Amino acid sequence: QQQKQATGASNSNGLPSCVDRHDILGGKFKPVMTELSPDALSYLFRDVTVGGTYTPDSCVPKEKTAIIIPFRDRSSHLNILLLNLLPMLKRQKVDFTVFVIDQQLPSIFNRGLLFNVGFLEASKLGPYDCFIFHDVDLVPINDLNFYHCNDGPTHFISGVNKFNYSLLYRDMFGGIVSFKKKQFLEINGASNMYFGWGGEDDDLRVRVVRRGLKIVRKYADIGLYDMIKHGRENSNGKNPVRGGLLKLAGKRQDSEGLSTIRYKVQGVDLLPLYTRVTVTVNMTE
Ligand code: UD2
Ligand code: MN
Repeated sequence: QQQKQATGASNSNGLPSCVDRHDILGGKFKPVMTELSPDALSYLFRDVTVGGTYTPDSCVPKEKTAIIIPFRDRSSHLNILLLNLLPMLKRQKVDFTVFVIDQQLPSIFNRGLLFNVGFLEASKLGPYDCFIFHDVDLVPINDLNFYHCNDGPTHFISGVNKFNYSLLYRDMFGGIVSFKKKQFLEINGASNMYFGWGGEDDDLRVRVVRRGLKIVRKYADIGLYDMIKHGRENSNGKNPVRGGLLKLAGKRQDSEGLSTIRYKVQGVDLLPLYTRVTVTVNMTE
Protein backbone atom coordinates (compact mmCIF):
# COMPACT_ATOMS: atom_id res chain seq x y z
CA GLN A 1 0.00 0.00 0.00
CA GLN A 2 2.79 2.42 0.99
CA GLN A 3 4.62 1.70 -2.19
CA LYS A 4 1.50 2.17 -4.32
CA GLN A 5 0.99 5.61 -2.85
CA ALA A 6 4.57 6.55 -3.56
CA THR A 7 4.11 5.74 -7.25
CA GLY A 8 0.87 7.67 -7.42
CA ALA A 9 -1.17 4.60 -8.29
CA SER A 10 -3.59 5.18 -5.44
CA ASN A 11 -4.58 8.08 -3.24
CA SER A 12 -4.76 8.32 0.53
CA ASN A 13 -8.07 6.40 0.64
CA GLY A 14 -6.38 3.55 -1.10
CA LEU A 15 -8.59 4.10 -4.15
CA PRO A 16 -6.95 3.93 -7.57
CA SER A 17 -7.11 6.87 -9.97
CA CYS A 18 -9.92 6.64 -12.52
CA VAL A 19 -8.62 5.52 -15.90
CA ASP A 20 -10.32 5.03 -19.25
CA ARG A 21 -11.40 1.39 -19.31
CA HIS A 22 -11.16 0.70 -23.02
CA ASP A 23 -10.90 -2.95 -22.02
CA ILE A 24 -14.26 -3.30 -20.26
CA LEU A 25 -16.53 -0.71 -21.89
CA GLY A 26 -18.75 -1.99 -24.61
CA GLY A 27 -18.11 0.38 -27.49
CA LYS A 28 -21.14 1.08 -29.66
CA PHE A 29 -24.55 0.89 -28.01
CA LYS A 30 -28.12 1.42 -29.12
CA PRO A 31 -29.59 4.56 -27.60
CA VAL A 32 -33.03 4.49 -26.02
CA MET A 33 -34.96 7.14 -27.92
CA THR A 34 -38.02 7.14 -25.68
CA GLU A 35 -38.90 9.91 -23.29
CA LEU A 36 -39.28 9.13 -19.60
CA SER A 37 -40.89 11.57 -17.18
CA PRO A 38 -38.59 13.65 -14.93
CA ASP A 39 -39.88 11.62 -11.95
CA ALA A 40 -39.06 8.32 -13.60
CA LEU A 41 -35.63 9.64 -14.57
CA SER A 42 -34.78 10.87 -11.10
CA TYR A 43 -35.84 7.52 -9.65
CA LEU A 44 -33.74 5.68 -12.22
CA PHE A 45 -30.72 7.88 -11.41
CA ARG A 46 -31.16 8.18 -7.65
CA ASP A 47 -27.40 7.89 -7.21
CA VAL A 48 -27.12 11.32 -8.86
CA THR A 49 -27.29 13.96 -6.12
CA VAL A 50 -29.44 17.06 -6.21
CA GLY A 51 -28.32 19.60 -8.77
CA GLY A 52 -27.19 16.78 -11.08
CA THR A 53 -23.89 15.79 -9.53
CA TYR A 54 -22.30 12.35 -9.69
CA THR A 55 -18.96 11.28 -8.28
CA PRO A 56 -17.58 7.79 -8.89
CA ASP A 57 -16.90 5.90 -5.68
CA SER A 58 -14.58 3.17 -6.94
CA CYS A 59 -11.77 5.45 -8.11
CA VAL A 60 -10.44 9.00 -7.81
CA PRO A 61 -11.36 11.15 -10.80
CA LYS A 62 -8.67 13.35 -12.29
CA GLU A 63 -10.93 16.27 -13.13
CA LYS A 64 -14.24 17.82 -12.12
CA THR A 65 -16.49 18.29 -15.11
CA ALA A 66 -19.36 20.66 -15.81
CA ILE A 67 -21.68 19.55 -18.61
CA ILE A 68 -23.18 22.78 -19.96
CA ILE A 69 -26.36 22.49 -22.06
CA PRO A 70 -27.59 25.61 -23.92
CA PHE A 71 -31.35 25.29 -23.73
CA ARG A 72 -34.78 26.66 -24.52
CA ASP A 73 -38.05 24.73 -24.63
CA ARG A 74 -36.66 21.31 -25.53
CA SER A 75 -37.59 19.29 -22.47
CA SER A 76 -38.36 16.15 -24.47
CA HIS A 77 -34.84 16.27 -25.94
CA LEU A 78 -33.39 16.81 -22.48
CA ASN A 79 -35.23 13.82 -21.06
CA ILE A 80 -33.98 11.58 -23.86
CA LEU A 81 -30.43 12.91 -23.55
CA LEU A 82 -30.31 12.34 -19.79
CA LEU A 83 -31.59 8.78 -20.16
CA ASN A 84 -28.63 7.94 -22.40
CA LEU A 85 -25.87 10.32 -21.32
CA LEU A 86 -26.00 9.81 -17.54
CA PRO A 87 -25.43 6.03 -17.63
CA MET A 88 -22.59 6.49 -20.11
CA LEU A 89 -20.88 9.10 -17.93
CA LYS A 90 -21.24 6.75 -14.96
CA ARG A 91 -19.72 3.87 -16.92
CA GLN A 92 -16.86 6.18 -17.89
CA LYS A 93 -16.29 7.17 -14.22
CA VAL A 94 -16.72 10.86 -14.96
CA ASP A 95 -17.09 13.22 -11.98
CA PHE A 96 -19.76 15.57 -13.32
CA THR A 97 -22.51 18.08 -12.72
CA VAL A 98 -25.11 18.83 -15.39
CA PHE A 99 -26.05 22.49 -15.95
CA VAL A 100 -28.98 23.47 -18.15
CA ILE A 101 -28.72 27.12 -19.19
CA ASP A 102 -32.25 28.14 -20.03
CA GLN A 103 -32.65 31.36 -22.04
CA GLN A 104 -36.02 33.01 -21.48
CA LEU A 105 -38.09 34.65 -24.21
CA PRO A 106 -38.39 37.10 -25.88
CA SER A 107 -34.72 37.44 -26.89
CA ILE A 108 -33.54 35.44 -29.89
CA PHE A 109 -31.66 32.28 -28.88
CA ASN A 110 -27.91 32.78 -28.46
CA ARG A 111 -25.95 29.56 -28.06
CA GLY A 112 -22.50 31.14 -27.69
CA LEU A 113 -23.66 33.57 -25.03
CA LEU A 114 -25.17 30.66 -23.10
CA PHE A 115 -21.76 28.91 -23.16
CA ASN A 116 -20.31 31.95 -21.38
CA VAL A 117 -23.17 32.06 -18.86
CA GLY A 118 -22.71 28.35 -18.15
CA PHE A 119 -18.98 28.73 -17.67
CA LEU A 120 -19.34 31.68 -15.28
CA GLU A 121 -22.30 30.38 -13.26
CA ALA A 122 -20.90 26.83 -12.91
CA SER A 123 -17.58 28.31 -11.76
CA LYS A 124 -19.42 30.15 -8.98
CA LEU A 125 -20.87 26.84 -7.76
CA GLY A 126 -17.84 24.55 -7.86
CA PRO A 127 -14.16 24.19 -8.75
CA TYR A 128 -14.73 22.73 -12.21
CA ASP A 129 -11.63 22.00 -14.28
CA CYS A 130 -13.36 20.83 -17.42
CA PHE A 131 -16.33 22.26 -19.32
CA ILE A 132 -18.22 20.23 -21.89
CA PHE A 133 -20.64 22.32 -23.94
CA HIS A 134 -23.33 19.96 -25.15
CA ASP A 135 -26.28 20.41 -27.49
CA VAL A 136 -29.41 18.95 -25.96
CA ASP A 137 -30.32 16.86 -28.99
CA LEU A 138 -27.09 14.90 -29.52
CA VAL A 139 -27.26 11.42 -28.03
CA PRO A 140 -23.91 9.60 -27.77
CA ILE A 141 -23.86 6.04 -29.07
CA ASN A 142 -20.32 4.91 -28.23
CA ASP A 143 -19.05 4.25 -24.71
CA LEU A 144 -15.47 4.78 -25.82
CA ASN A 145 -16.18 8.45 -26.59
CA PHE A 146 -14.69 9.55 -23.27
CA TYR A 147 -16.01 12.78 -21.80
CA HIS A 148 -12.74 14.49 -20.88
CA CYS A 149 -10.81 17.65 -21.38
CA ASN A 150 -7.57 17.30 -23.29
CA ASP A 151 -4.39 19.24 -24.08
CA GLY A 152 -6.39 21.11 -26.70
CA PRO A 153 -10.08 22.08 -26.96
CA THR A 154 -11.85 18.93 -28.09
CA HIS A 155 -14.57 18.37 -30.68
CA PHE A 156 -16.52 15.25 -29.75
CA ILE A 157 -18.30 14.48 -32.98
CA SER A 158 -16.94 12.49 -35.88
CA GLY A 159 -20.32 11.52 -37.24
CA VAL A 160 -24.02 12.24 -36.85
CA ASN A 161 -26.85 10.07 -38.12
CA LYS A 162 -28.25 13.14 -39.91
CA PHE A 163 -25.18 13.18 -42.18
CA ASN A 164 -24.85 9.38 -42.49
CA TYR A 165 -22.43 9.30 -39.56
CA SER A 166 -20.02 11.77 -41.07
CA LEU A 167 -19.61 15.54 -40.72
CA LEU A 168 -20.88 18.24 -43.08
CA TYR A 169 -17.38 19.70 -43.35
CA ARG A 170 -14.08 18.61 -41.89
CA ASP A 171 -13.47 21.62 -39.62
CA MET A 172 -16.85 21.50 -37.88
CA PHE A 173 -16.72 22.66 -34.27
CA GLY A 174 -20.44 22.61 -33.45
CA GLY A 175 -22.51 20.28 -31.33
CA ILE A 176 -20.24 19.25 -28.46
CA VAL A 177 -16.87 20.68 -27.43
CA SER A 178 -14.78 20.53 -24.27
CA PHE A 179 -12.43 23.11 -22.81
CA LYS A 180 -10.22 23.10 -19.77
CA LYS A 181 -10.94 26.15 -17.65
CA LYS A 182 -7.64 27.70 -18.66
CA GLN A 183 -8.32 27.11 -22.36
CA PHE A 184 -11.74 28.79 -22.28
CA LEU A 185 -10.30 31.79 -20.43
CA GLU A 186 -7.44 31.99 -22.90
CA ILE A 187 -9.79 32.39 -25.89
CA ASN A 188 -12.00 34.90 -24.05
CA GLY A 189 -14.87 32.42 -24.23
CA ALA A 190 -17.43 32.45 -27.02
CA SER A 191 -18.80 35.45 -28.89
CA ASN A 192 -22.00 36.93 -27.44
CA MET A 193 -23.05 38.46 -30.74
CA TYR A 194 -24.65 35.56 -32.60
CA PHE A 195 -28.38 35.78 -32.05
CA GLY A 196 -30.17 33.05 -34.00
CA TRP A 197 -29.00 29.98 -35.83
CA GLY A 198 -25.49 29.52 -37.19
CA GLY A 199 -21.97 30.89 -37.22
CA GLU A 200 -21.29 30.86 -33.48
CA ASP A 201 -19.59 27.47 -33.69
CA ASP A 202 -17.22 28.59 -36.46
CA ASP A 203 -16.48 31.80 -34.52
CA LEU A 204 -15.49 29.68 -31.54
CA ARG A 205 -13.12 27.67 -33.71
CA VAL A 206 -11.51 30.86 -35.02
CA ARG A 207 -10.86 31.92 -31.42
CA VAL A 208 -9.20 28.61 -30.62
CA VAL A 209 -7.03 28.60 -33.74
CA ARG A 210 -5.96 32.25 -33.29
CA ARG A 211 -4.64 31.44 -29.83
CA GLY A 212 -2.58 28.63 -31.30
CA LEU A 213 -4.49 25.92 -29.42
CA LYS A 214 -4.59 22.60 -31.21
CA ILE A 215 -8.05 21.08 -31.65
CA VAL A 216 -8.38 17.46 -30.57
CA ARG A 217 -10.77 15.32 -32.62
CA LYS A 218 -12.30 11.90 -32.11
CA TYR A 219 -11.65 8.87 -34.30
CA ALA A 220 -14.25 8.28 -37.01
CA ASP A 221 -15.69 5.17 -35.32
CA ILE A 222 -15.77 6.71 -31.82
CA GLY A 223 -17.36 10.18 -31.93
CA LEU A 224 -20.76 8.94 -33.06
CA TYR A 225 -24.09 10.58 -32.24
CA ASP A 226 -27.74 10.28 -33.04
CA MET A 227 -29.39 13.68 -33.29
CA ILE A 228 -33.02 13.77 -32.22
CA LYS A 229 -35.12 14.92 -35.17
CA HIS A 230 -36.36 18.51 -34.88
CA GLY A 231 -37.35 21.57 -36.86
CA ARG A 232 -36.07 25.10 -36.39
CA GLU A 233 -37.70 27.30 -33.77
CA ASN A 234 -39.05 30.76 -34.65
CA SER A 235 -36.99 32.21 -31.82
CA ASN A 236 -33.82 30.74 -33.35
CA GLY A 237 -34.19 31.62 -37.04
CA LYS A 238 -31.16 31.67 -39.34
CA ASN A 239 -28.96 34.57 -38.30
CA PRO A 240 -28.81 36.79 -41.41
CA VAL A 241 -25.63 38.59 -40.33
CA ARG A 242 -23.64 35.50 -39.33
CA GLY A 243 -21.36 35.66 -42.40
CA GLY A 244 -20.34 39.23 -41.69
CA LEU A 245 -19.77 38.55 -38.01
CA LEU A 246 -17.63 35.52 -38.81
CA LYS A 247 -15.37 37.53 -41.15
CA LEU A 248 -14.35 39.74 -38.22
CA ALA A 249 -14.31 36.99 -35.60
CA GLY A 250 -10.58 37.26 -35.04
CA LYS A 251 -10.62 41.03 -34.77
CA ARG A 252 -13.29 40.91 -32.04
CA GLN A 253 -11.78 38.13 -29.96
CA ASP A 254 -10.05 40.32 -27.38
CA SER A 255 -12.71 43.02 -27.16
CA GLU A 256 -15.82 40.82 -26.99
CA GLY A 257 -16.63 37.53 -25.33
CA LEU A 258 -16.44 36.11 -21.82
CA SER A 259 -14.95 39.38 -20.57
CA THR A 260 -17.82 41.55 -21.81
CA ILE A 261 -20.91 39.37 -21.43
CA ARG A 262 -24.10 40.90 -20.00
CA TYR A 263 -26.98 38.81 -18.74
CA LYS A 264 -29.30 38.46 -15.83
CA VAL A 265 -29.78 35.29 -13.81
CA GLN A 266 -33.44 34.90 -12.90
CA GLY A 267 -32.93 31.76 -10.86
CA VAL A 268 -30.65 28.86 -10.06
CA ASP A 269 -32.63 25.70 -9.27
CA LEU A 270 -31.08 22.52 -7.98
CA LEU A 271 -33.31 19.94 -9.67
CA PRO A 272 -32.75 16.20 -9.11
CA LEU A 273 -30.75 15.62 -12.29
CA TYR A 274 -29.40 19.05 -13.20
CA THR A 275 -28.81 22.57 -12.06
CA ARG A 276 -31.05 24.92 -14.03
CA VAL A 277 -29.81 28.44 -14.59
CA THR A 278 -32.60 30.62 -15.93
CA VAL A 279 -31.27 33.65 -17.75
CA THR A 280 -32.59 36.70 -19.57
CA VAL A 281 -30.66 38.59 -22.21
CA ASN A 282 -31.27 42.17 -23.31
CA MET A 283 -30.58 42.21 -27.04
CA THR A 284 -30.16 45.98 -27.20
CA GLU A 285 -27.50 46.28 -24.51
C1 UD2 B 1 -26.03 22.88 -35.63
C2 UD2 B 1 -24.86 22.56 -34.69
C3 UD2 B 1 -25.11 23.29 -33.38
C4 UD2 B 1 -25.16 24.78 -33.61
C5 UD2 B 1 -26.24 25.10 -34.66
C6 UD2 B 1 -26.17 26.53 -35.14
C7 UD2 B 1 -23.76 20.40 -34.92
C8 UD2 B 1 -23.86 18.92 -34.81
N1 UD2 B 1 -24.80 21.11 -34.50
O1 UD2 B 1 -27.18 22.30 -35.01
O2 UD2 B 1 -24.11 22.99 -32.43
O3 UD2 B 1 -23.89 25.28 -33.98
O4 UD2 B 1 -26.10 24.29 -35.83
O5 UD2 B 1 -26.51 27.43 -34.17
O6 UD2 B 1 -22.74 20.91 -35.38
N2 UD2 B 1 -31.50 25.11 -28.63
C9 UD2 B 1 -32.58 24.99 -27.75
N3 UD2 B 1 -33.76 25.58 -28.04
C10 UD2 B 1 -33.94 26.29 -29.20
C11 UD2 B 1 -32.87 26.39 -30.10
C12 UD2 B 1 -31.67 25.79 -29.80
O7 UD2 B 1 -32.45 24.37 -26.68
O8 UD2 B 1 -35.07 26.80 -29.39
C13 UD2 B 1 -30.18 24.56 -28.27
C14 UD2 B 1 -30.17 23.05 -28.20
O9 UD2 B 1 -29.19 22.62 -27.26
C15 UD2 B 1 -29.79 22.68 -29.61
C16 UD2 B 1 -28.71 23.74 -29.91
O10 UD2 B 1 -29.20 24.90 -29.25
O11 UD2 B 1 -29.31 21.37 -29.74
C17 UD2 B 1 -28.45 23.98 -31.39
O12 UD2 B 1 -29.64 24.32 -32.07
P1 UD2 B 1 -30.28 23.35 -33.19
O13 UD2 B 1 -30.26 21.97 -32.67
O14 UD2 B 1 -31.57 23.90 -33.60
O15 UD2 B 1 -29.25 23.51 -34.40
P2 UD2 B 1 -28.72 22.40 -35.46
O16 UD2 B 1 -29.29 21.07 -35.21
O17 UD2 B 1 -28.84 22.93 -36.82
MN1 MN C 1 -29.92 20.08 -33.48
